Amino acid sequence: MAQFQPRVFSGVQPTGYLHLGNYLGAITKFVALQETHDCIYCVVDLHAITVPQKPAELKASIREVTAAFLAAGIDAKKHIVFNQSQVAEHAELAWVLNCVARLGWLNRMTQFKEKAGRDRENVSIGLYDYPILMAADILVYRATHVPVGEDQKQHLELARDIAQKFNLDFGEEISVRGHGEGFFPLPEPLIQGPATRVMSLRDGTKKMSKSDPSDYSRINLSDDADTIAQKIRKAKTDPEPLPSEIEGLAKRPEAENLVGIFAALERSSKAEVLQAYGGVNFSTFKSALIDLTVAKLTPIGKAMAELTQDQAYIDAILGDGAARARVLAQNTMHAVKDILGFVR
Ligand code: AQP
Repeated sequence: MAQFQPRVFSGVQPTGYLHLGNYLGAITKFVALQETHDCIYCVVDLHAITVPQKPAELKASIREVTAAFLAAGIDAKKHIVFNQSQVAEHAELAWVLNCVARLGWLNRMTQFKEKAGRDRENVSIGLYDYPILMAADILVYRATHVPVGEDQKQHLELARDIAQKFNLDFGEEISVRGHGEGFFPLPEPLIQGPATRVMSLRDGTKKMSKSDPSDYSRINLSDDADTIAQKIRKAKTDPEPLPSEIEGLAKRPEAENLVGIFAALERSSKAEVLQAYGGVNFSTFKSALIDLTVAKLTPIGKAMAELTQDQAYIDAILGDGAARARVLAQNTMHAVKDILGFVR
């Protein structure tokens, strides 16, 4: 990958409230990577419409996710923040990649199976094709690194397979045109730390998710201090005190989840949290977790609320980001068209 300029891309769907899982699994990583990489962060509204959306709510959600990015510390001037539908090249490259990827590859995607459930014949074709659009999102910027939560690992592997097949299928043209060994980098997933898969507060075996009908299953970035405290107090646990060693968390998914959240919020590790809280009962540990969560999240929630009041400001950030993203995406599409043999 030496020939590719390191570049980070990632996206968040504007579908409902952002939660602690989105924050710890993705957004905190976005913020940290700004120090070392050129970053492109996208509000992926084209992905959102793979399931029905109400137009007014979608619009509000796009602005809310943008506000969350900014409130969490993403610098939209140094880096790029925009919404996907403003850069048509995402959809254009997705069509090309539809013709590169194989049906069998998509049929293996577990997220589609989970989301489609028994109603498979009735869901949108977009929901099925979602991972191809995701590959296009990344590859249209020839991004080399993609910070995501654990749930996106399989989609990232697919993006790598697609990039590799494109490079192989068009190897001769790619080399004649001076792109070296491959036109697309094989994007690397960045999935690290103690909270790559934050679980529901009601069931430690289920992912914390926007679509869970119970609001008590998740902590939203917009929750106030009282709501956060209430949700953590009610979080499911078991009767044993916390163990002192990591091994003691085995088969205790709820305990492991809360310890992971604590570690991620204070930027330590599960082992360090257990060193401090081993032998302590949940009521004491939950009090410490409430204090930490409130201290970390409520300033972000407040900043989000203020930012969303200024719609014109948010829209200007998105417009400016889209203009800069478009230049990069158009460069890629021009090269892709030449490689494919299109006249332009
Ligand atoms: N529970 C989670 N733990 C860690 N990371 C998570 N992410 C999502 N849930 C967790 C990561 O957040 C980023 C943005 O996610 P998204 O909004 O694009 O999509 P999503 O995974 O569909 O979000 P939800 O909340 O899980 O929605 P539903 O309810 O529709 O399934 C991604 O990097 C994701 O990995």
